[in-house]
Amino acid sequence: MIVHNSCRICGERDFHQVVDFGNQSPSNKLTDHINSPEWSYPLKLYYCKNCGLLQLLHIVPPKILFQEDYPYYTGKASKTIVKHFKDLAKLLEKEYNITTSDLVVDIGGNDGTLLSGYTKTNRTVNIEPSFDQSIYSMQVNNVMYPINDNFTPEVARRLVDLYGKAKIITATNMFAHIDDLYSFMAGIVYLLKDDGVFVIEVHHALSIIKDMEYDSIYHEHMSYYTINPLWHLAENFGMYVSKAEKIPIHGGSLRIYFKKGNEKSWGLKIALEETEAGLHDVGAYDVFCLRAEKSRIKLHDLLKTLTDQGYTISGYGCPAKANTIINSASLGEYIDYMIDTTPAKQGKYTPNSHIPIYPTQYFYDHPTDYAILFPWNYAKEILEKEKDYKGKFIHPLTGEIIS
Ligand code: DWN
Repeated sequence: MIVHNSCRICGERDFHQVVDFGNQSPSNKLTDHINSPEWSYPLKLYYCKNCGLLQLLHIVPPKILFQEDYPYYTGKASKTIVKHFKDLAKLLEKEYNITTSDLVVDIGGNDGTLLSGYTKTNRTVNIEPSFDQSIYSMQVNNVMYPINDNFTPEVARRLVDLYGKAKIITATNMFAHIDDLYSFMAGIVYLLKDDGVFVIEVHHALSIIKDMEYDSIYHEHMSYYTINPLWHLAENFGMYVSKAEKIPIHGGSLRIYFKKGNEKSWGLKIALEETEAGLHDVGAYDVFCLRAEKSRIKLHDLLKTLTDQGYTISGYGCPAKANTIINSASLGEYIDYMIDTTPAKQGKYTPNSHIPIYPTQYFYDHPTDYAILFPWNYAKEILEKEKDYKGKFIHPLTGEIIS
């Protein structure tokens, strides 16, 4: 494990500890057996008082987090996310006039869902450290060049030698997975055409703090972004933020467009919202920590009461974020089983709590009185799909019973 003592964007060492969830196994480190060996690591969130970046300082090596047996497949996660990425590919193609000769690169492109949305070019590159997802992106989503590796300046150099520079580079929900941002951005600057655009999507720290989405805090997410640190990072690499948007995916995210040049960065409206929400004041993070504690206690007590009364409880969906809740609120003993649509998760057990994970059919064959809606970010899609469910869903953050 790597332990940093300085901010990964500004380099300062003036931190405020926001929350400490104790030692946990990585959220996507599902086990094959109930007593498989496991390794747990500190899960602590810090706020940099200089540039405002929320970040983990205790870093689990990426080869442990992402390379072997990474169980997340974008295309199996939800219809919502598949549509989101197909729409993004169409939007970028149109906005940046992509033609057949343009190279488009998705870093951490998982199973190639986003790249499969491009229709104007088939010169698509998926830089994906997880082997199975990398192969899947080529075989199923027709990615032209699957690169089974992490993105580094060396990989950038190899790509330019082989295929030339990229018109569009995307890094959606993996930019938060990057520990060494400076090496990563050096690779971006080298790989990106001078008139190209680098687009990231990251969970917005404003949503996390305001809507108390403490479950998004886990080892894969090394940073949690507001706009200011991203302006700072762009400037350090001769880039600027040409567009900044708030988007609803994953409970509230930022979509940020970086371009080469020294024009004034955009996103002032978002920066003002963040300031008004108190995100430059450590007090906001102390309040967040207390609210998260209250939420965990409320959910724990609700599940204990229900099981004491003889009711049965399952977990509907096993997103990575479920395990932050289960482990930090000690819920394992109250949940009979989890289900998940992702084949790579079925037949496995949740980390630390060792709850079995079954295919969705098990939920129909063995219905429980209550089901915790861990992928609450897809509530609309799930509630529509499960309108015949006779039991009641529970929102894991609010403890609200959704009947
Ligand atoms: O940043 C990340 C996000 C984007 O994806 C990665 N670090 C890992 C992963 O996080 P996550 O697992 O929290 O993502 P999702 O997309 O919220 O995961 C949804 C999970 O719920 C999937 O495992 C599929 C499952 N699911 C289900 O079982 N039945 C989802 C739906 C909609 C369903 O009906």
